[in-house]
Amino acid sequence: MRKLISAIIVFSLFGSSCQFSEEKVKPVKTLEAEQMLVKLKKIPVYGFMFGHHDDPVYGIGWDGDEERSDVKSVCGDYPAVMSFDLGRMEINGDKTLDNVSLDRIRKEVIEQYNRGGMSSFSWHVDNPSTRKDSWDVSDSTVVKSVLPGGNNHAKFIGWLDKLAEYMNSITLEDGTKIPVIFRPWHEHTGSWFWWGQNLCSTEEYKALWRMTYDRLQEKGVTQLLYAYSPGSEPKDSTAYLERYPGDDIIDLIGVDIYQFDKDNYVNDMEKSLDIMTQVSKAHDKVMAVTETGYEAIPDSLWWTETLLPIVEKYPVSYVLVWRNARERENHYYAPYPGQVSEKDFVKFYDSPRTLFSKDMNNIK
Ligand code: BMA
Repeated sequence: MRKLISAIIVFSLFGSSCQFSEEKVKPVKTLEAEQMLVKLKKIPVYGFMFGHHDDPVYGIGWDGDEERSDVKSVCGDYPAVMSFDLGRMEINGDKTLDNVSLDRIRKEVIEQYNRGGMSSFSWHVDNPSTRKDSWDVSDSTVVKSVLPGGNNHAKFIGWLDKLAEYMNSITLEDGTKIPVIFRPWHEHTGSWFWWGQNLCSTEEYKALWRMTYDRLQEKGVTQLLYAYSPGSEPKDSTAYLERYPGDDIIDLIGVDIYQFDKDNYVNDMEKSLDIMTQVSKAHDKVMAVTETGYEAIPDSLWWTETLLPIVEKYPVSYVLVWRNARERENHYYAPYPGQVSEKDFVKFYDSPRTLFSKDMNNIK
């Protein structure tokens, strides 16, 4: 009782500041974004969604065709999640670093939403200091330079505003903004991007996230769910959360892991998914394998003998494989007709645990 009385006194004395801090911690999201989050949280009851990067815009031996997808050509269905990268949109304005038109991506995100599926954006944004790409790690002061007071701050805010304008242009005819997952500043536990582990301090990395979030919110981009996706480096939940921007920003926790060697892949996946299961419970966040795959899938049984047995043990909402590049030989992660793992992928598709586009409307 004493506690209750003092709480009442404290609340009436500092009522307005309490309200302020509550407003600050409570993320503002559109109804559609909230509904998507609810759906993502429910998914593990049914299984996990399959995702593919740049799925409907190009594939092996084709580029830009309509209503085509290597995944659909193999199993007759689109992935439940599609991801796209917005890298270099801040410079080019009309196409991405992988030469995909932004108008086309907008159209595909709308169609994917209308099918009951989901989309995610990553952002391999250029290095604002050197004007080279995201992988330019020649300078370890770049993150600092985009933060308030830094000499690239104004330029970078301009880039965020372009991103905001694009996100806000992805709408239904009635103006409803399509909710999407946004996954910037990914794989930061490695040091191959200008925002990576050895390229900035923990405070700078977190400030980069908060500045990104705040600016997008200010620009009315309230339809996003935010994903945090380290690489496989963290050894425990403390390391996983070292640069975590905060529960008020993040909706989904992920990991990016690729197979080079089977044993290492299985170990890294299990270690990361164990950590993420703990973090996801403690912080009430959705979890996903935000990027994975085995380049050129040389193992004909990879889908049902490696990927499925690992993932089905965890409460994962989706697993997304990277792109089927049409311009880089052997840089593909989903099967296409005639590829050695084609039959096994159909078996993976038929598993009751995997969810593709046609399954999405059954999830209530
Ligand atoms: C990388 C590679 C690159 C590509 C980049 C952004 O993993 O696929 O070729 O430009 O992702 O999509």
